Amino acid sequence: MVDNKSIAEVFHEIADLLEIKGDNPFRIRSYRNAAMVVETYPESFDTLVREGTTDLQSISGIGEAISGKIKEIVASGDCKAHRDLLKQVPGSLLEIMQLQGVGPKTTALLWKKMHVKTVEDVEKLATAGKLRKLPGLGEKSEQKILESIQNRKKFSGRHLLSQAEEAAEEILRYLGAKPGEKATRKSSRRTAGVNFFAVPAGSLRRARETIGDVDILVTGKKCSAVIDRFVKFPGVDSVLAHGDTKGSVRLKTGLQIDLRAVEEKSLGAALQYFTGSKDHNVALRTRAQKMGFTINEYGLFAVDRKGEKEKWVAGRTEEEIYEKLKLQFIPPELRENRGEIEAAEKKSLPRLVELEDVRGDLHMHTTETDGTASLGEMVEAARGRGLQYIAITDHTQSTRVANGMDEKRLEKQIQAIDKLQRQFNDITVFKGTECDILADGRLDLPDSILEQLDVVVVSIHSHFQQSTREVMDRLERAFSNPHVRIFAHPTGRLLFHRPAYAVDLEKLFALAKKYKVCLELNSQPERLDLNDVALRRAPELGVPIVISTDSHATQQLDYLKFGVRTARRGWLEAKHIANTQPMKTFLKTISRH
Ligand code: DGT
Ligand code: CA
Ligand code: CA
Ligand code: ZN
Repeated sequence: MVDNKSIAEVFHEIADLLEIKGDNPFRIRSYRNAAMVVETYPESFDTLVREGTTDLQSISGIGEAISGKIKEIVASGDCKAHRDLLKQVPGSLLEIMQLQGVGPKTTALLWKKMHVKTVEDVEKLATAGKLRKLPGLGEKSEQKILESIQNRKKFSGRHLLSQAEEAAEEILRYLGAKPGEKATRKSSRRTAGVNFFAVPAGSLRRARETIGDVDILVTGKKCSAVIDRFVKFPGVDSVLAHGDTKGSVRLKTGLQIDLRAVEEKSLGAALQYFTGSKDHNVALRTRAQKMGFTINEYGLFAVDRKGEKEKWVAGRTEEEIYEKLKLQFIPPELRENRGEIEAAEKKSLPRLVELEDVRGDLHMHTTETDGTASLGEMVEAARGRGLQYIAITDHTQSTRVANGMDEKRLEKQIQAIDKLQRQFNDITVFKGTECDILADGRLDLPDSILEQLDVVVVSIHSHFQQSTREVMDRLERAFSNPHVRIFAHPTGRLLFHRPAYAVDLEKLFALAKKYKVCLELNSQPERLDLNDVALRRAPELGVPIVISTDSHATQQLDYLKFGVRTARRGWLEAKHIANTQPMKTFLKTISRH
């Protein structure tokens, strides 16, 4: 089974390789376009090809050549054109192209003139001050490239939460287990003649923003058969360990998956242990010892005065372990030893927000700018997900790469939304914008159009190099515009790619409070911005949070789950999040009067 993302990835790589080669721009664009179409297409191409009932060329953006390659990729996992290109252009150049400030032209230049093949080669040249001499580069860009290499190192070996979750779900499906939080009898599935439960643990269960490796636990009879099947998963690149109680593999994506078999009697103890975090476990073990217990992945045991003679006390479920330790059950997202054990002791843990609490999504794009779905399609998709209100927030003119809108185009969109709204009484579509905050803090659209909108979202997409002082002045000027309601992706960081701009979080919260601007928790997996630690300050300082998806395609509306998990990591309850409220209350919360 090849998923759409993998097919799109091949096309992206072909486009990148062609670009480094200096190929025909039209050809390059057709591959980029195909990648985009495949990536956002709602049905699985693998299924379409295998069923053979749909003519792929009837899909807009897919011609004869691309259709042929999709079939080839579905059949073999790769295509000849891709392999041939990799014979001409080293694949390692693709990693160089991912560095900030390095485009295809620079990559080609480095390769052809300086015989550079790897990121390490680039690092050596930059450190020696030899990059700045190349045409089109200078001291500044050399510095930027070095920084980007440092950033990459910091994250190397880790993966986005979304990627790890997708991989884990795919493996659980393959093993025949139902993905889910609770390892209950209901989730047992018959596979290879074995009844078993499987459940993810580790940082994935805690929903950290990046994941080192995925830890899965299985329990049941003859788990060794499950492990035998696990190591044969089609996405496996290499098997790192294969025994009776443990299997460990590295996938082609570089992600490592550990699978451990545990006894049913110890499932709760194992789940608690392998969910971590390590810091949480250390603190919990200290508490257990003070209470006359020892705890490990097999259970909670009572210890006599000499520290010997252990008696099994609990371990079948996590709940009974926390109970015996006189603690409230601690949700996995809180297990970071950031005060959760103390709060659980006092029975004062927050009632964390849940996905079902969220009623609206206040940040999304359409084909009018850089989205892949039309206004109508986005509304339908939001309705289908049970949302009660959404805001359409396309980009504004100064974001040219996203085909941002000027006043005239936005006026047309306002009319289109009014017209569309008449068809629906079960969803409210707010007229909105994601208005750029210009370098000096002015907004990218005049008040005359902003005042016609229901929701003005503002954000920073340029001049990331400003000093803290400049960024904060810029924000204060923007927030002082009375139409501004929500500040999107407040720090601008992109995981693995770009650090935050120089925003001072304490001052940001103060500004948000002063001007009654809500702060966004952006649910895009590479943003998750504000992050867990920053979010925790919001209720303390009385600033409402809005969780939005910033969707650029209909399926991205599902990213809401990552936003909610991150909010939970930030100890947030439904009452701290404006878009858990019914529409009218929500409008009151975000209004500034
Ligand atoms: P990751 O994989 O880096 O994203 O983070 P985790 O938390 O998944 O860490 P991992 O995979 O090394 O280990 C999974 C869990 O196993 C971890 O969260 C807690 C537990 N664990 C691992 N090593 C130790 C240890 O030395 N002591 C204790 N108490 N627990 C450990
Ligand atoms: Ca892990
Ligand atoms: Ca692990
Ligand atoms: Zn956006």
